[in-house]
Amino acid sequence: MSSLANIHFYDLHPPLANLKEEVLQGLSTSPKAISPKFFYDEYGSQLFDQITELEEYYPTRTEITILEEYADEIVAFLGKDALLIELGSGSSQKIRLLLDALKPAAYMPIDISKAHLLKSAQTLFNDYPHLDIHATCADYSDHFHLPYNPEKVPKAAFFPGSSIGNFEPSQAYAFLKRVADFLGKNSTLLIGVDMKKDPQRLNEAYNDAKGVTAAFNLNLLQRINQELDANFEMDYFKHYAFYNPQLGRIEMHLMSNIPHEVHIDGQAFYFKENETIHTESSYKYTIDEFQALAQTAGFQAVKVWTDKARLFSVHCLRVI
Ligand code: AVI
Repeated sequence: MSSLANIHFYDLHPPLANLKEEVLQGLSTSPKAISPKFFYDEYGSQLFDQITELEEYYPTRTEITILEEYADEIVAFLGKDALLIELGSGSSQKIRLLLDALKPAAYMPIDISKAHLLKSAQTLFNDYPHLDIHATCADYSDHFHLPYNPEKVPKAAFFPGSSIGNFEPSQAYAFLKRVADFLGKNSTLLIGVDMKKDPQRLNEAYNDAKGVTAAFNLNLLQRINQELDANFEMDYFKHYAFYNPQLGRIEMHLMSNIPHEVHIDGQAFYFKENETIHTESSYKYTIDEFQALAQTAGFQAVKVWTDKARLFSVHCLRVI
């Protein structure tokens, strides 16, 4: 416990120019694509929180079950008194399952959504007033430095939710390598990974009956209209998501219903009927596939936990 416990905030958020540059570039390629990291404006983050509570969306619920069931073992692997870094902390809910037993020296939630990060850090601090929180707004998918890096304090990282699945495998490799680098030798990474399974189950998880995932996907266009000078018509696009078994991934797209033109920042983009913008991939891994990937990136697979139905896996990896 530190008498200096407080909330510190570090803003490493990329400038708005990144959104513009990446959107203009992504819509100029064929097939058109926009990075899923842009889903998470304030409303997008709220919609994602709603997704995690949907009947069809099993990953969040299942990961929590695993963390609850194996909390003692997990804490033993992570070690106490570390700087606990959470990548993509969102609403900082899952970390609560480990905090009491872990007693970290400090907690560093890292998230791309500033408003969401600040709100969650404040809520957590209200419940854990002795926890020193270093809230960092950053795009962790890109190169970034740890803004708080006390010497001689061991580090442990937590990357829940299978967000690793939203990277292309080559990006996942590069990301894991960067994490291994900033954690340092013998540090631990606890990472949640969604598993390959019956495609029907996967298709349902990304095509929920209430249409929340569709709203989450379409909000990307709304965000671009609001933040860039753009005129996407929501009614001209529909949510389109399916499991691609050859590539072992869910693909999410926004499909144009009719041929039409969209203007962004003075540039025109033409959409054919049924043409799509690829907005997200969500790769699913067997345990062996993921451990092999982690090993090439500089980690040793220490332990893996799954639920009974083997829907989801939580891996403990050590930097070698
Ligand atoms: C954040 N990420 C792990 C989610 C996923 O399942 O790939 C994002 C998501 N997209 C649609 N539903 C959830």
